Amino acid sequence: MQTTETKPRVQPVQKVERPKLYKVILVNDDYTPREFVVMVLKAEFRMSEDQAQRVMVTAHQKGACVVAVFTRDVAETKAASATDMAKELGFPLLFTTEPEE
Ligand code: TYC
Repeated sequence: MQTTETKPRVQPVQKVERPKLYKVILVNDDYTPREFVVMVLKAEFRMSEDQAQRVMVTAHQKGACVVAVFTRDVAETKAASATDMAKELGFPLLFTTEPEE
């Protein structure tokens, strides 16, 4: 009796997916003081005074501005913590997250 052994000719390619990234977005409002927005950006996102000013002004003029990009967990945690910082002082400042295309 003949026995045949078959072996796969090629090794299966192991693909490692890159984790999807999420944008943290700063949303403008009419009530939060500009200096407070800058302070939160510096505290939560480790921005310089200059960077924070620029992001705040962009959100103020355009309605919203991308602050930074992180993995989902980090983006959601930072957005929630920055939003809470404002809420504690009664400001309606909002940070949201959105997946990158
Ligand atoms: N628009 C606010 C003001 O004039 C300042 C502000 C800027 C608030 C950016 C939120 O995301 C924001 N006091």
